[in-house]
Amino acid sequence: MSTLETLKSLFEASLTPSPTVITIGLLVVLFAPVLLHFLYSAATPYTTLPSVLLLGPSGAGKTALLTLFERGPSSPSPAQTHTSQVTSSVELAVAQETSYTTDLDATGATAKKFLLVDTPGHPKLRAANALSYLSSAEPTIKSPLASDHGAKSKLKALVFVVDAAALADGDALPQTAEYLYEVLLTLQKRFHGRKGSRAPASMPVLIAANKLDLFTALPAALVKSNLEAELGRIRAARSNGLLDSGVGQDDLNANDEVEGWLGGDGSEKFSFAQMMEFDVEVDVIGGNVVGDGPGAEKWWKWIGERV
Ligand SMILES: Nc1nc2c(ncn2[C@@H]2O[C@H](COP(=O)(O)OP(=O)(O)OP(=O)(O)O)[C@@H](O)[C@H]2O)c(=O)[nH]1
Ligand SMILES: [Mg+2]
Repeated sequence: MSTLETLKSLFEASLTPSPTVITIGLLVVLFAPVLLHFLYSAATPYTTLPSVLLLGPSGAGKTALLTLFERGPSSPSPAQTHTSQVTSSVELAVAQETSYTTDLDATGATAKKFLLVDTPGHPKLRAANALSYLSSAEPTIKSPLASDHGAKSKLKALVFVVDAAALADGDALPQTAEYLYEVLLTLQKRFHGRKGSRAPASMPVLIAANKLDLFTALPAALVKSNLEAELGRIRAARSNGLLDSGVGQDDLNANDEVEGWLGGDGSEKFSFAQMMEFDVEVDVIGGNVVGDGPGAEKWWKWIGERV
């Protein structure tokens, strides 16, 4: 029989209703999508690797924290850092209910992999690095890992590191709050800009009150209330500036209010709870990277619950 004839008879058989043909047909219909899914997800394994962004003013301890989570406490002191100039990231894995020390080699089904992304805190480098990630409706970070082939990583949470010891005096509080204001306002604008898109807007923010090993450091509760008070001051100053600049109260419509006013309208005092309206949940937790103190375990747990 020639090839043509074989094909012909096969074609005829396939058109003749028979249990075999129906079974094969059903199998193809049912399993082709499943097979395609596995082929596709095997080819691009990291497209959904979540990421966590480290933000905060220069010198707060972001790079030190990243180094601690990457290498563990026994590594040669994570304290040796320089002012960061570029964004950098490491791939970490968190296994539930354990600490970062035991999670160092976390593998297997319970380990959740994520990218921890360190950004420079210098005011001139913030806009291009940290803040640029936050503004889009569905923030993603281009993975720097070669194994990812530049895949996009989905931003899951923010860790805003502050120096709790520096906050006690001088310019650190207004400078830290200024940066935090920008971050929260960017998230708030993103919430409004997201309308119509299906992307979930919620973005948990951890304010990591760092350096609690130093005796001058403010406890987390005080860091929280000081920051809230300062954010309230900045908010009032900004809206005054808007009024002073010749824009009458009547000209300020709802949209303008959204533009620069952080948190719920009308409230006299600012509190982090007001950010819930925009699906931004803020937690303040104390800890330290070097020295004796509460350590970084609570931060690790917080991150683990959100990636
Ligand atoms: N005492 C104490 N010092 C810390 C702690 N964490 C970080 N430091 C020190 O703070 C300094 C600044 O830390 P970095 O991690 O470089 O700060 P950064 O936030 O990365 O700063 P930029 O890269 O400039 O944005 C370093 O000298 C660290 O050793 C801490 O928990 N306690
Ligand atoms: Mg740094």
